[in-house]
Amino acid sequence: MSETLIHVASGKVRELFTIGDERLLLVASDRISTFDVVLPTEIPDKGRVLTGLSAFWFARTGDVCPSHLLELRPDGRSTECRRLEMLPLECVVRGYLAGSGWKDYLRTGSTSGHALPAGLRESDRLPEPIFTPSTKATSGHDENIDAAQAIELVGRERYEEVERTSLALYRFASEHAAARGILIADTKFEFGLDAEGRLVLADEAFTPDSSRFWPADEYAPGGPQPSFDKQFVRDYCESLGWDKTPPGPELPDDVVSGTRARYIDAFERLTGIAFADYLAEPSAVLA
Ligand code: Q0N
Repeated sequence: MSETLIHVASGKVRELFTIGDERLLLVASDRISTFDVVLPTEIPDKGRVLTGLSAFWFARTGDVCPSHLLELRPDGRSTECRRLEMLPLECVVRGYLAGSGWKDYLRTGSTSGHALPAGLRESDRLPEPIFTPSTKATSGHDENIDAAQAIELVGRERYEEVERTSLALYRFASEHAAARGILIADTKFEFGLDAEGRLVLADEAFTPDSSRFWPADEYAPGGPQPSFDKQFVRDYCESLGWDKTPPGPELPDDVVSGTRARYIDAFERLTGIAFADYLAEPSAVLA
């Protein structure tokens, strides 16, 4: 029996449909964004790489926190998920000083209320991973908030639970990834609650779109690090002198194929599974 899909949300690169009252279908496209602009050229199989990676992690982090994943579809780019009551918080963990964490540190010596040692350089590893939640700002960009503001949004007990859970997820995945040559500089989770009020990991997890992946063998703190996946795209866009407002430029074939190869390399390193095997049988990542 087929069921009616109702389109409920479009992210920049993903679509969300409802299936009845209790399930969602999450579909990852091959669209790519850079400097917050979706480009007109797609990266073939990017959606499958991200879907496969998320499913790989969900299958391995169930002891830390249950996930919303119910089923990985045979197309390798769509998943059926439990429909949850989402928490109004982006749960960010940082193990290294990059992006908005670095900018906050430069200005104030701390980030999201975490006092940090003096003299850190851009991209330095932090003494301990830190939890730096943000809110989904209605006007596009996420806004970093401190613990007191996050507690106002979800309550103290729930805050402590998402902090503890986020740090445990980050420790698990960053140790796994580092052993395979990839540093997870930072990562973002979204959580929801099931009908019984239990915390459930939702959205995507430990993908290049939700995390900063750095190749460990090129790690050189003291400046920005090359992005594992999007560096060719960024470098090409910079070379054009594009002003980073829509519409974005078309990508030439060599930038597309180089970028596709980087996504597949990240997938294969992290999962230990040949990407061709994933295409033939997506459930290989769940074993
Ligand atoms: C949900 N978003 C924000 C897809 C991701 N399991 C869930 N239950 C209820 N709602 C959501 C999920 C999930 N995941 C998450 N919106 C709804 C992120 N979206 C943006 C569009 O693409």
